[in-house]
Amino acid sequence: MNFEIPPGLTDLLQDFTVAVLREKPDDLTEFAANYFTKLQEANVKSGSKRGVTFSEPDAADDVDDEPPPEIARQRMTRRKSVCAERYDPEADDDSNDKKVVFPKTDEQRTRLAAAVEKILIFRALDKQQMQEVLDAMFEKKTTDGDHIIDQGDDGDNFYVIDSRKFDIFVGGNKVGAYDGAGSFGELALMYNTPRAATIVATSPGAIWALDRKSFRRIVLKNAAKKRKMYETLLDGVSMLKSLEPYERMNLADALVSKTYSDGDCIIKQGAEADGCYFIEEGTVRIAMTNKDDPTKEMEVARLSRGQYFGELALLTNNPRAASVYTVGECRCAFLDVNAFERLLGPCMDIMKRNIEHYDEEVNKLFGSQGGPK
Ligand code: 1OR
Ligand code: 1OR
Repeated sequence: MNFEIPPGLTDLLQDFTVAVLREKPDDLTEFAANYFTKLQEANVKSGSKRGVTFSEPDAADDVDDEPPPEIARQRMTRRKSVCAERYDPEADDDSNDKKVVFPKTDEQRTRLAAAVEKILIFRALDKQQMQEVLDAMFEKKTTDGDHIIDQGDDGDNFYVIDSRKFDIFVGGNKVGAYDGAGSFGELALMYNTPRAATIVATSPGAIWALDRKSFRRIVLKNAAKKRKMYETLLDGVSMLKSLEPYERMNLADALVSKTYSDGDCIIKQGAEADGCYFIEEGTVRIAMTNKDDPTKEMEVARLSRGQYFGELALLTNNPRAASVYTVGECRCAFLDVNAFERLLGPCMDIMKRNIEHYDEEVNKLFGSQGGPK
């Protein structure tokens, strides 16, 4: 069944979710009632139809919008320093900004290059922007037990991990850990919000930092655009429902759009797998060859927007089970195998349940011994 997601719904629910994570209310229903009442009051007052400034990364917009009341309160108490520092990515003119350059030794450069290679949020950058980021990053020494970030604080830097370990706490509870790779600290800088989590070093060493201004000038625009672009698509994929909104944002960072013409072969049956695909626009058909006659292909399914394919080989470590062709023009968001394993852990059970159904269909279509090649 196809559902149309009304404009603003995703932002509205995301803001609400973030507010819940921040406030940790005992009574969720009561909190929701108050939240939406206040939001409506604030909107009536300001004449705005939206209540989404909290997660709106494009600061060109949020100049005019009032945040929901409890967020306004947080901003008043915590964000004085940043409110004055409005940023308009569209009007951004790099030539007027001072480029920050921290000189680095060869050894530091090598280490930094290795650390940034897998940083998903940097995938939105071109080569020159990436170079600017590398220049602007500086190394911070950390000791075991150091709080790199404290929940509720203002955002100062974005951090890239250089082989050290860190624990993640939300509301005093450990919710996860970084094991020697990855990045954190982008949320407060992107959305002008207080820090959403506390990050504590669990081993001594160093970490790479990128100051707030450089992050917003170089990284924010492209990364925020990308998160926004994939937000609606990912919200519509039912298999991803078990992901936290924060995890879906990381997934958006990792995706790469690919466009195809009519009849293109996206996946060839029997080939090695390098990733999976979410359909953004258009239709694909899935075709399989029969063991008895490998020259004959049989269409077994058609998929369209919001559906995914190419996960089977990644889950089973087998070659591609079928070929996938476009029907008309098509655009897909590609997720490489490394990011698939790193980001879709919480969805593995659902995907595995879904692939059991493939086997049943194979038996129906090809008979238990005929089977596809
Ligand atoms: P920040 O600038 O808010 C804390 O500072 C950082 O912790 C945050 O950016 C993220 O980069 C990082 N929810 C929110 N922030 C998280 C989370 C997280 N994990 C890491 N950060 N959750 C954990 C998901 C496994 C959701 C908890 C409910
Ligand atoms: P993959 O990585 O093996 C081909 O590459 C993809 O086609 C596969 O992942 C699935 O995502 C997708 N049987 C096998 N693969 C299918 C099927 C399917 N449908 C889509 N794919 N069947 C259709 C079930 C309705 C069973 C056919 C007999």
